[in-house]
Amino acid sequence: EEVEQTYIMIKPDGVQRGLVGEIISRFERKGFKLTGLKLFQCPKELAEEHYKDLQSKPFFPKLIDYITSGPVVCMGWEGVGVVASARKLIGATNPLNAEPGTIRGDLAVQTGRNVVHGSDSPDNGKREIALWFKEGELCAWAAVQEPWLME
Ligand code: DAT
Ligand code: MG
Repeated sequence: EEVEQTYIMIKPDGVQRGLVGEIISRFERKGFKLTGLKLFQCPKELAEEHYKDLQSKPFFPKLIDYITSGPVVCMGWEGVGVVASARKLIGATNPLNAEPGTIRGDLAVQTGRNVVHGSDSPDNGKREIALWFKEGELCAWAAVQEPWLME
């Protein structure tokens, strides 16, 4: 497996509902490495760029309103297979279809309030981290637990 980067974002409902610590701890406990973290009020243009592939969908305007409706928590996470693994930890897009044990399965009920975003490919992971973070906001660091996570 390859070391990858993924962009994880706690959406405004997750922040408003006091789920920031709960959500961060799930990625932390799994063994992934945090490379960037900030609370951020997203401008409309950035939300539109982030979700540009969904521009033609009927729900696009509501999605942009939702994402810009309050602060989000932006995170970069690094690890072996982190992109697909984070998607599993997050669960299905519609929280009612998300398995118990996943973030959306445990903490959400509606697609339009599904509390968290995760990149869907390693290329999008890199693209989204570059989109949401400036260069000096990311840290490359060695985690002391690494030899206890990977042989
Ligand atoms: P995911 O966030 O699981 O990667 P996606 O990339 O297909 O899902 O869509 C991005 C977000 O857009 C999703 O988290 C919530 C919203 N969305 C997707 N499909 C929707 C739908 N049918 N109705 C309303 N919102 C939707
Ligand atoms: Mg997506």
